[in-house]
Amino acid sequence: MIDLYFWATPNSQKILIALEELEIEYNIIPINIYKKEHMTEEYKKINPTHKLPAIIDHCDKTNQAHTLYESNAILLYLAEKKKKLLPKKLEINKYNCMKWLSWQNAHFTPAVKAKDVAEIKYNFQILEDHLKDKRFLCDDEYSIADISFFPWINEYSEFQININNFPHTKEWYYRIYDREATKKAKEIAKHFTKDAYFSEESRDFLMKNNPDKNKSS
Ligand SMILES: N[C@@H](CCC(=O)N[C@@H](CS)C(=O)NCC(=O)O)C(=O)O
Repeated sequence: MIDLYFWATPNSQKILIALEELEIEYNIIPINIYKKEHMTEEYKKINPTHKLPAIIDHCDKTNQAHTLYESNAILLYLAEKKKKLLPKKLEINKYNCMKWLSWQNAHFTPAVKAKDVAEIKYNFQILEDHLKDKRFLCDDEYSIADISFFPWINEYSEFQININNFPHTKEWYYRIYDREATKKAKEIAKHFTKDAYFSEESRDFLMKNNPDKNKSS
């Protein structure tokens, strides 16, 4: 069982999508960033950077609880655990997958989001050029590389980018959007937003899924 320290931020949503895709059992521990729960001493013990997401795997190979943060490291960990979502066809594709994970983490971030829109457009064009003749970032194999970008595309499209100007990226985005695991993750994530947190439906969801944590919040 994996504990996922979660709020519906782009980096956290990656992990929810991967857990659903990999059919790994998990338990969500809500960390409400609007209540600054990620800044507490208690959370610092799990993630000293005070960022989301983080996981604790309670049954890794050594039978010891294993704590991990940095979303793309978590994606790799989960993919290797289930031997899925990593390109299999060619060994070099594994490194291509790592390349995209690195590039995503460097250029699609909260800091870049706050910057000049020209940089974001420049990065979208790089994706667009790459995707013009491919179904997924690593050719035709859906992988954690695609998952690492997906929530960020959504994030930018809401604010700075008109996705219609990037037709190949748009098609690729909907290829991921239409997957059952993505739909399920999006349904769950909607209970972990500023507006949803106080709705009756989300309170019921949180109580049902994590009664101990939600009694005190
Ligand atoms: N490189 C880190 C970045 C984590 C990160 O910046 N998370 C954001 C949410 S997307 C966060 O925790 N923001 C809260 C804050 O900075 O106060 C990762 O990939 O996990």
